[in-house]
Amino acid sequence: MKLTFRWYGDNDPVTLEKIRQIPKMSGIVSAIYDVAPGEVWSNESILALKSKAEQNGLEFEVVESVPVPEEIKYGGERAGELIENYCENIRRLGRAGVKCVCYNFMPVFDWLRSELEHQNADGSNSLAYNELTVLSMNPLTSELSLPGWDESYTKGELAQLIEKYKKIGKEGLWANLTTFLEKVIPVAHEAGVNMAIHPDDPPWDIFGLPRIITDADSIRRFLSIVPLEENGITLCTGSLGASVDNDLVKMAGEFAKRVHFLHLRNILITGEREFHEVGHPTECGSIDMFGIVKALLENGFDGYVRPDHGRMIWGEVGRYGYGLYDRALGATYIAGLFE
Ligand code: DNO
Repeated sequence: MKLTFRWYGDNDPVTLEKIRQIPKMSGIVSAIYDVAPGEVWSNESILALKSKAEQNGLEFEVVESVPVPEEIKYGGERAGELIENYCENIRRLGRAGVKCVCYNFMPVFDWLRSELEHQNADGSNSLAYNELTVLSMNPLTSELSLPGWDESYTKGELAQLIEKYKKIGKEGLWANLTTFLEKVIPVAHEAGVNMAIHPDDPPWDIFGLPRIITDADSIRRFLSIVPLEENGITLCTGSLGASVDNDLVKMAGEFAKRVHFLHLRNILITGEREFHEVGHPTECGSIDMFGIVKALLENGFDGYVRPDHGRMIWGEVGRYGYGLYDRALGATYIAGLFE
């Protein structure tokens, strides 16, 4: 296993100098952020990112994410051409030494929370989700926005986009994912890159949009579409763990060899479809972090790991979920678990 840390580039207040001081840190997880989804990343920018990491004694072997443009997901006219661009990115990343690429297939919205600064009893704050609050929001009328979201749509464009997904439904989304995988995975195989789809967060439909990577059955279906090892998953404990129906220890054991990337974080479930993010250790929340890591290791996991969202502690302000302190605590906890 290799311990890694997400880095958002030169504008990230958490600098590479700080990241490299976390014990056992092998490398960064990053991406080219100034290019629109669907475009080809320049070799220069990929190599510049790699050399920045290396100048700080860190590897650059994991990309999160190469975003999948909406048109691929809903199957628009330019889908074929955009998949070609996607393949070219995978080839370029493979040549630059990248070994693992994380992506997701969530329509329109990436991860969703209803609260960004949920106050915890210990004075820290963290991200929270409450289904009732979410159901009362309407993305077409409210000024709703989250750090994970693409802000470039007008309300009109958003409405059209949401309509397109409603029309194709879950099976349409599966069909478009199949087309994508059948083109991309053979290229990844050639390029020596493991593809790791990120599960939907939270793992259920939102705003009437279909979400399909949500549980053991859907992951089984996903893995069988292209049975090559390069077609794998990101096991994100906080995402899949939000559903009480998911037995993560069992899933970790079953899928261990196809888990290329592990996002470890803990959440405390406080009601039906209601949770907030907590410190990483098992005792802090509802997820059996120890059991998951044990099941993975006993079943042949050998991938990249990163601490996922942290709380904001010690007065830190910064990118929600992605401050330094609590993620660094998480990293040392994870290093301990694996040891
Ligand atoms: C949130 C992240 C996600 C993830 C993407 C992967 O913090 O886990 O935004 O990077 O879904 O494509």
